[in-house]
Amino acid sequence: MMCMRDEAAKRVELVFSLFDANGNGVIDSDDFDLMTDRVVAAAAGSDDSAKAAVRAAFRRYWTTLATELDADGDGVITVEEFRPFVLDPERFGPTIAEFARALSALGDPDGDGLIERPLFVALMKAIGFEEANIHALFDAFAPDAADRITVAAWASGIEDYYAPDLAGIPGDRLVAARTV
Ligand SMILES: [Ca+2]
Ligand SMILES: [Ca+2]
Repeated sequence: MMCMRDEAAKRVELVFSLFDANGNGVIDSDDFDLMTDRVVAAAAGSDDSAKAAVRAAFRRYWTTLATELDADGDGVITVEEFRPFVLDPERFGPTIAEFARALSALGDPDGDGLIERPLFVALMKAIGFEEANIHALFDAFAPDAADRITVAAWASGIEDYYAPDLAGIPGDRLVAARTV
C-alpha cells in the first residue's frame, strides 16, 4: 500500500469538486464537456492545435476514469472511487502527464516557453480555482522579474499535484486558503 498524504487527498478532493461542473455530486461525461468548453474559451489566444490537444487531454482524463473505474457502467464516478485512483501514478500517471502538457501549453500561445500571470489566472479560474489561491500558486512557481513562469514549471506542478506522497508543494496553495 502506497503512502497517501492528507495534503494529496485534499488536493484531489478539490479537483473533484471543481470537475463536478454540473454540481450533481459525481463526475460524469457532461462535467468534462462543460469544463473543456470553459477552459478552451479562456484560451482565446491559442491556436487550434493547442485547443485540440487540451480537448483530447480532457477526453482522455474522462475515458481513463470511465474505463478503469466505472465497473458498474452507470456513467458516474464518486469521490471515493476518484481519490485513490488519480493518486496512483502507475495507473493514472500517463494520463496526467498528457493533461499537464496540454494545459500548460495553453498558457503559452506565443510559444516562448513563458506564461504571463493574467492568462494563467484566466485558465485556472476557468477550471474553478479561487483567484487568491491561483495568485498564491503563481507566486510559488517563482515568477521572473517580468512576472512570468515557465511552461515546464507549470507542467511539473500539475503532475506533482497528483503525487500521493508529496506535501508542501506549490499546488497545496490551491487548497490552503479555501474559504468554502
Ligand atoms: Ca457531475
Ligand atoms: Ca509565452
